[in-house]
Amino acid sequence: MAHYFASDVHLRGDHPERDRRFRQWLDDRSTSDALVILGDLCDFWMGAREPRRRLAEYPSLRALADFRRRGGSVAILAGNHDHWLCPFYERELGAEILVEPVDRIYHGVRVRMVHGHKLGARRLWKAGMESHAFFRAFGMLPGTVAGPLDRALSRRNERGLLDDEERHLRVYRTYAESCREAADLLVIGHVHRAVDEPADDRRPRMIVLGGWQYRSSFLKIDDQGVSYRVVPDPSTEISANPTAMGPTR
Ligand SMILES: [Mn+2]
Repeated sequence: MAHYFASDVHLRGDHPERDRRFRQWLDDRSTSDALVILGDLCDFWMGAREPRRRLAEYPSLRALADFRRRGGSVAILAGNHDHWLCPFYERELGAEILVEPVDRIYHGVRVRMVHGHKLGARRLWKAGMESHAFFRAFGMLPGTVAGPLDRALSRRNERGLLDDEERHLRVYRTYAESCREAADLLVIGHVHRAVDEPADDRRPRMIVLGGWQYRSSFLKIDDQGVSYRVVPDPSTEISANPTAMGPTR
């Protein structure tokens, strides 16, 4: 049995390439596999603005529900974008909802998992966006207001992205030090850069799964050990640049 981990797919209707890659990735899994999604499977836009019945028809979410129905295991950790979708994931996809921090042992590897937004690096204005009130209000805005607001938030994210990524990674490394006794491997999401830092005498190996905006990335743990893969998407020009990151964390 193999365990697969992915995060920050940020599915949304206006980015069909994410949906396509995620469905292909699911097609490659066998139902004896177990999947863990470490948050932000759906983008805030999808969760807040798509009616639930439309969401249930979304191709890769249907594929995930089908994988589960055929006997595959699916567990999901809430992210800052899709926290409020967890009841939907549980009901419509049959997913098990995990509450972070999650500690599990896979093939003898002690793994600590968190999405990453609660470790202390996020800005206050972003924390405010995670409230149910903001989520509901965003869902009720007319499209002529929500669209420009969404683009303005994306631009704001992209402007300070490098600094923001670095700030998060510093916080992640400090957090990793606190996990040294409990885990051999720390797996985190939220930051969209794909990162794999080896263990040293202060902290365990740290893998940041990375976002699916411009490429696919996932971790596999089976009886062969731990392997981490980043797969470029030739259809997205930015994929040629390994340091390129995705917008809107
Ligand atoms: Mn996130």
